[in-house]
Amino acid sequence: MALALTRAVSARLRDCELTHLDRSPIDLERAREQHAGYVAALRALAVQVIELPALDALPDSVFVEDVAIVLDEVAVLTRPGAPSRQPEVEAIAPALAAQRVLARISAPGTLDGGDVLVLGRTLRIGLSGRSNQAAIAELGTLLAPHGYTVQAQAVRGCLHLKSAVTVLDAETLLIQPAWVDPADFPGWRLLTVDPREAHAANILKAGDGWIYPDNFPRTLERLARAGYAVTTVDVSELQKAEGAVTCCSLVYAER
Ligand code: CIR
Repeated sequence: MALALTRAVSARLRDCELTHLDRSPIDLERAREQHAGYVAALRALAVQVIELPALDALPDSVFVEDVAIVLDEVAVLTRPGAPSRQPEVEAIAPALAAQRVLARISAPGTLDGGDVLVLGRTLRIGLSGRSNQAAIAELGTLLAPHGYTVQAQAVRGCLHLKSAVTVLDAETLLIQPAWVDPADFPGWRLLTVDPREAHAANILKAGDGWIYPDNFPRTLERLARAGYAVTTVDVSELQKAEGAVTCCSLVYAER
């Protein structure tokens, strides 16, 4: 069975980090309703969700994906590239310690989970503004005993690697070619986003299906034509905080 960790929306979401977006007013109540809809969508896909309480002092703490990498053998606590987000790490540790042996990234390494694309036994790490070579080297050392290879991945113009490419299934990636080079993924079937929907490459595979924002209709049509019956959610307020669907949960297999 698939499990997911989520965290309720911070009362200070409006003070979130923003890199590629201008600040626009966020309706906190709507953000909370949308987050509840996201959790309900996970449950409808047979995912067992563990909901953690809001951390009101930490604006971006709803985006739990960035603070850990959860593999079958180990969970690695990250060291987020935005200093405002680093206190989120200790807050998630107890919940993860109940599930996995813990390891952690240390200074000078910085790593956001949004930069970590797991492709079987290979982890691609986006060299974004948030994640650096020191963390990639440290992660490689931590994961080698478990049989994983860790590789840097060039990415441009977006917040995280998973803004640009995510996994649809064991053979297929959803990709935004403006932000990551499709030639870097030989052997994969690539489904490309509609060029008018820049942020449409982030899809969450969980449990029995996929969760996807409802505001990328053209890419949704491409997904449908390719046979993916995805569940859509309204995450517009979380998108104003530069969030996407993968970033609101940590999904992993029950041991
Ligand atoms: C940040 O800039 O860190 C947050 N406002 C958004 C993080 C989104 N995380 C993700 O896509 N993995």
